[in-house]
Amino acid sequence: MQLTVIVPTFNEAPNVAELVRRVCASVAGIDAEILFVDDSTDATPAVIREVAASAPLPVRVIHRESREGGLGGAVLEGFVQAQADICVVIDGDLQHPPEKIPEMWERFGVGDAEIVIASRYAGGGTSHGLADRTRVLVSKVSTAVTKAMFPVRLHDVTDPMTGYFMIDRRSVDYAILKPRGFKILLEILARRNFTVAEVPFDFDRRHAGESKASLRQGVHFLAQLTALRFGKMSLFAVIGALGAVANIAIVWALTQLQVDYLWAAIIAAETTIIGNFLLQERFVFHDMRGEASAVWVRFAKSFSFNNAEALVRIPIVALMVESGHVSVVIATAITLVFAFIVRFVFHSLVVYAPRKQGSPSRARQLVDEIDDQVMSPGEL
Ligand SMILES: Nc1nc2c(ncn2[C@@H]2O[C@H](COP(=O)(O)OP(=O)(O)OP(=O)(O)O)[C@@H](O)[C@H]2O)c(=O)[nH]1
Ligand SMILES: [Mg+2]
Repeated sequence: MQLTVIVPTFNEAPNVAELVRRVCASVAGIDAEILFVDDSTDATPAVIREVAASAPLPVRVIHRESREGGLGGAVLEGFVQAQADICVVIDGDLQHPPEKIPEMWERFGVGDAEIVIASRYAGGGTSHGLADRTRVLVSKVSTAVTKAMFPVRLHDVTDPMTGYFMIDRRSVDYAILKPRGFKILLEILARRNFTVAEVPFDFDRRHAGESKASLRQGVHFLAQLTALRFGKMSLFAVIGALGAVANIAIVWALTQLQVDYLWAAIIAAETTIIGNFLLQERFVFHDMRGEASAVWVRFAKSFSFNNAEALVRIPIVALMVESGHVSVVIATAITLVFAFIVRFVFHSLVVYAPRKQGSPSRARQLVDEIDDQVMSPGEL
């Protein structure tokens, strides 16, 4: 067996026959099986068995009563039970066109990528199948936030939230994966550095049946993301909060010394912006400094961003208070939370972005060469 097609299903009865037909038609020439990991409460498993009887490929179904780990848990179960080591995971509602499998198989066969991802956002891919504008926005924003949280690991990935990907299951360390939510690919990618290749695809409309996406899933996803990346973002938040306290203390101290209120506010703001930058350099982004631009460039970006942010935020607070019957405290709190997220995204993606991969300077090459020599094992 060369390939196992893993299909997690939850109440997808009306899609099974069509999915099996299209998968079988697509993988001609590959020795493959289809493995459904099903958590349904409807007739899906019975329908799968019926379709399996006349399918040209082996079709199996594992029905789980526990629904442990949800969609992510189902995919892991699929990896464990698969006949082949190379597995492709695909949705059961035909939003992922099975006709892409041969292209992914071929790309995987090149051998330079540990994961081949079918991406809605790589050149040529589309996400037409997302139900409405809100879903499109949610998808884009959550992808951007996710990438910002893992700027190094997800550097080459345009669609970390896709459920359509091919992997050799031996490269997945089940022991450390704790599938909390429905984004198992993200969970896998966040754990260590994988080499990734992408093929673009058109995300289709659901063939039949009901969407399982819900607000609850959204909350789940946020929890998953926070859990995966709690360290960095929480430290960022703690430093931001310290900065806010310092800001107030400085204003208070300066006004006590008869400094004009406006000057006190400006001095306090600039001091805390610089202080925050130094603390973030030291504690939050220390692992990314090496590949980022020079320190003064980082400082210039961070400093301009924070000043621009304050300039934009204060009039918005004023506008909210004057037109929206919102209290100053609530308006400030809302804008601060929003600003915090934007600030984090900006710092992760822009301030600490890895330098463009140009050819390194001659001096740098020399140092690297010497370094290589020093590190290489002795010949004796
Ligand atoms: N085994 C299992 N499969 C699930 C579970 N939740 C969702 N799925 C399946 O995972 C795939 C993706 O889920 P979808 O409900 O299509 O999620 P989506 O594509 O984000 O949203 P819609 O297509 O709008 O519903 C489908 O094949 C579902 O049947 C679950 O808890 N267990
Ligand atoms: Mg779907």
